[in-house]
Amino acid sequence: MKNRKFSVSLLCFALVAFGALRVFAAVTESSTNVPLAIPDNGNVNSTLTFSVNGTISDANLTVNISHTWNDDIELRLSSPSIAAQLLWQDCGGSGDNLTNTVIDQQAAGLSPCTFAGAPFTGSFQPTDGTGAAPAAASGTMTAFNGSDSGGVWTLNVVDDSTICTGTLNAWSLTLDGTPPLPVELMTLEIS
Ligand SMILES: [Ca+2]
Ligand SMILES: [Ca+2]
Ligand SMILES: [Ca+2]
Repeated sequence: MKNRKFSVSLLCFALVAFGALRVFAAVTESSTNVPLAIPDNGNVNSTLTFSVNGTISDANLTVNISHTWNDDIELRLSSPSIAAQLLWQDCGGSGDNLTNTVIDQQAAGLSPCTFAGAPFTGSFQPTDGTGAAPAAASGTMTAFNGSDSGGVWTLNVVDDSTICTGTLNAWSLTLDGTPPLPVELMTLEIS
């Protein structure tokens, strides 16, 4: 009886460990393709090679951008298999910088989206439009759910107006997901 109790405890531990191995959570990888100047009234691509392979269940994007007129900035993110998603546009008026700005579909929406909100440190839903009640962006972070995480992701940063300029200083992806292959469960003998 005692042996059986011990074995059942071992089994429970193994199942918990197995469950932990079956998912990856909040894995963050950063682009090494930075800093990059954002051409005035132009655009630039930066890449990030995500090394953990699996099926995405949640994707969050973090950006750090120096810019002297936030309304110029547009952000589009594409994964190895998902076309570019417009996540940020015409937000923040004449305010400066996006500092540790996390684009997270589960976060609250931005309201307002004016210069007073700069440098938008925190987590926000994808947004499109300056004003008291900005519209949702046409793209979503949930578009990446169910697709593969591993490979080259691209962040496209647009500057949509002349005069003021900026720099893409850094960006990263934080992904949750499930590995593609089953993990072998250790052999247990229940007495
Ligand atoms: Ca604009
Ligand atoms: Ca999220
Ligand atoms: Ca500009």
